[in-house]
Amino acid sequence: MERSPTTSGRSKRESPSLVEQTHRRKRRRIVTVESEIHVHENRYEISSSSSRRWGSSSHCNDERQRRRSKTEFVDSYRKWVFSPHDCSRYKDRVVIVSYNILGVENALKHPYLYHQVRPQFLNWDWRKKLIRKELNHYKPDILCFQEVDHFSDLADLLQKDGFKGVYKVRTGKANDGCAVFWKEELFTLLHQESIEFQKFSLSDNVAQLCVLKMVNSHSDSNRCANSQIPQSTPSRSILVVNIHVLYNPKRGDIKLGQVRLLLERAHAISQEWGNIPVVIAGDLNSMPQSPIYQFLASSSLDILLHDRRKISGQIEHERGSRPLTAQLEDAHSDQVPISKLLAYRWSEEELRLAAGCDGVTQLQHHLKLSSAYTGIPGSYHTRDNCGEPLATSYHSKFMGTVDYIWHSQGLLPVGVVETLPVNILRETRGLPSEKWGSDHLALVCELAFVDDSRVT
Ligand code: KL2
Repeated sequence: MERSPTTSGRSKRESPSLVEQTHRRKRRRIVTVESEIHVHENRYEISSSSSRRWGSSSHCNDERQRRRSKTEFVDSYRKWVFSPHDCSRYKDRVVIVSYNILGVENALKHPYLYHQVRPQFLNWDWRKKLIRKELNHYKPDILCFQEVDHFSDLADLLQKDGFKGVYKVRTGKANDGCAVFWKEELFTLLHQESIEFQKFSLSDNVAQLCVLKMVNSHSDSNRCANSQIPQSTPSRSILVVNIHVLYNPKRGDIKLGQVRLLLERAHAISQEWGNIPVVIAGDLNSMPQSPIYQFLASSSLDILLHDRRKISGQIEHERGSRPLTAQLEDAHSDQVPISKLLAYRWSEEELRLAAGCDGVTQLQHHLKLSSAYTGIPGSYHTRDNCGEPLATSYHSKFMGTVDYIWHSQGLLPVGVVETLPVNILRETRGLPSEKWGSDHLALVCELAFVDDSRVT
C-alpha cells in the first residue's frame, strides 16, 4: 500500500522545506495560461468483482482482502488509503461521496474559467458518462452532488447502478441544485427536507437533509439474535446533509449564516430521530484555514474577531497580513489599541444574517464534527498540515480546497480516496479533462458506525 502508516510517520519523513513549498504553491493562484492540453494516461483498471462491505452473509471480515480489492479499482493516483487503527470490529459501514459536478449552465456562464479545456471535455453527455464510470470505481452507497442542473439525466444513469435520488433546485435565476442518491437495496429514505436559504434572506442557495435507514444492518441481525435488546433500540440510521454554500467570497456574513442554519437544523433532526449520526457533505466555498472551517471543526466562532470578507478564506490576505487572532496577541503584548486592529466593522444587518438574531456575536453549534480526510493519514503530495486535501477544485482561476465530508462522533472514518497530487492536477492544465468529468474532484470516504453499545 502506498500510504504512510500514521500522521506522525508522515511528518517525520517530510522535509519541512518540501511542505512549505507545497503550501506556497497551493496558495498561489493559477494565472498562467498554458498552451497545450496534456492529459495523463487513463489508468483505470476495471474489474467485474463486486464484494460488499456490509450486509448479511457476504460481509468481508478480512480487512486486508477488502483493501486489496479496493486498490485495484481506482485510478493510479486516486487510491484508497486507510485508518491506521483496527476497524475490523465495526461491521456497519457506508461509503459516501461528495461531488460538485459543475453545472452545465455555470460552465457556459463562466467560460474564462475553462478556456484551456477542450470543448469536448465540457460537453455534458461526455461528462455524465465519465462521472458515472468514475463513481462506479468507488463502489459508493450514498452520493451527495452539487451543481446538478440535469437531474433526470443523472437519475436515469444512476438508476442503472441501483441508485435512487432526491433533488432540490436553487431558488432565484440559477437552475442548478443539490441531489442526494442512495443505493436502493441498502437504504430506506425515512425523512427528507431541504432548506431554501432565501427564506432567511441568506441568498438563493439550498441544502438537503435526508434520514436514511440501513436495510439489513449488523445491528438488526444482532437484535434479532439477542432477545434481551429492547425493540425500541434504534437501528442504523444516518442523517445525510448536502449543501452548496454561496460562492461570493466577500459575503462571509451570508456564508456563515447558511452554515450556522444548516448545523442548527442538522442537530435538531439528529435529535428527533434518536441522536443519529450526521454526515455533512458538500461544497462549502470555504478554505481549510478559514473561520468557517474553524466554526465547523471547533463548534464555536466569535464573529467580531473576523472580517466578513475573510471568513471563507477565498480572498488571499494582503502580503504580510496575519490572522486577526495573531494580531490581537501582538496587540496585548505591544499595547496596540485593539480598536485599531478591528478595522472591519460589522453592520447590524450583517451580524443578523450571520448570527440569526440581534445581539449575538458568538456562534455555537451542537454537533461534534470531524472532517473525514483529516482522520485518515495521506501523502504530503495531496494533503495540507491538517490532513485536508491540498486541492478539491481546479480551473484557470483557482486551485484549492472547498469540498468536505464532515461526520459526527457516532461515525469513524475507515478510509478515503486520495485526491490528486497538485503536480498531477497541474498536468491536466485545468479541469474538467479527458479523465475527470468536473472542475471539482469527488471526495470519497468510508465511515463506520461506532456506537456499538446501543445496538449489541
Ligand atoms: O466555487 V464553485 O464555482 O463551488 O466551484 O460555486 C460557484 C462558483 C458556482 C455557483 O454559483 O459558480 C461558480 N467567478 C468564479 N466562479 C463563479 C463565479 C465567479 N464570479 N460566480 C459563480 N461561480
